[in-house]
Amino acid sequence: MLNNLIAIVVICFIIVGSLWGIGNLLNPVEDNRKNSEGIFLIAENNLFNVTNPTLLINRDVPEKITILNKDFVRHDFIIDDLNVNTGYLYSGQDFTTAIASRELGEFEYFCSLHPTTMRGKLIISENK
Ligand SMILES: [Cu+2]
Repeated sequence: MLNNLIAIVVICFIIVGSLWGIGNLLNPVEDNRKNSEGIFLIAENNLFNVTNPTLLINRDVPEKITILNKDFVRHDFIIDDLNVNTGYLYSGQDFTTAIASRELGEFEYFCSLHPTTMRGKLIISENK
């Protein structure tokens, strides 16, 4: 009786595991660092996308960027030299804007409320 129960539990695990595997094969994880949908940054735990990633953008090509605030406190997203400023985003709020530059170079993005932890680099490079 106990052996039957164990067998049923094991079979269930195998079925669920294979369904999960098949699902992953059919829906591969999308690399959305940079595609036609633009850049997506989540403000959470006083960080942008956990690592404050370096953002790469081509010169003279407008890039869509969306900031979503998943924290309970307010955040904003600012790049002073490129005149980008989302204003304060409250919990659950998002904002989409565009970044475009005719100049090459490195710029800093940051949250004005948490500038020590929420700060990263944006690089404008020549079109490839
Ligand atoms: Cu912030």
